[in-house]
Amino acid sequence: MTTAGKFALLAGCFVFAATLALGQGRSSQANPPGLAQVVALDECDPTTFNAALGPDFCKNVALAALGYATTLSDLFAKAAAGTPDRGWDFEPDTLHIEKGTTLSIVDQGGEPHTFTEVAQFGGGFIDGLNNGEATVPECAGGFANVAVARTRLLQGSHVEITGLKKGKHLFECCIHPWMRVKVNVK
Ligand SMILES: [Cu+2]
Repeated sequence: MTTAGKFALLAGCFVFAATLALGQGRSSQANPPGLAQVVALDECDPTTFNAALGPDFCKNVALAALGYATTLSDLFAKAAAGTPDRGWDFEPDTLHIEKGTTLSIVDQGGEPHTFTEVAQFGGGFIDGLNNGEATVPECAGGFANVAVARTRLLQGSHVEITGLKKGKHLFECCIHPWMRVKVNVK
């Protein structure tokens, strides 16, 4: 082989290696293949939440003593004013996934949430947090409704959702209904 030929072969190898590296980078992204993660966050204040709702309801580890917490009355006041606390959030708000992808929802907040599929976004099962929106049928009955309880997401745990059909899916928290996620399945 001529020297030029060897160079050409070598250059080809570099291009091939670079393409491989790029391809790997693209497929891995933030999530492993076939898995998309959603995080549930909140900033419940353990003192006021647990005084009203029972010990260990709020297990906030977000440094409540340093001000990274919202009292129970403030949470209701903000919701009633139409400016719900953005510390209560699912991230990301929108996902585009391939059919067959598993959704993994992790509760990294201090209190329980639900990840409930709904036909239309609307109110949850706690009137005082709904800002006037009617309770959506999928949230009706609260945890006394087994269908709602099944979508419950406890602190520090995760739920996995598989088998989502192609198209648009809407999920919200039946307690804090401004926590909403759109999932588009291709
Ligand atoms: Cu919630």
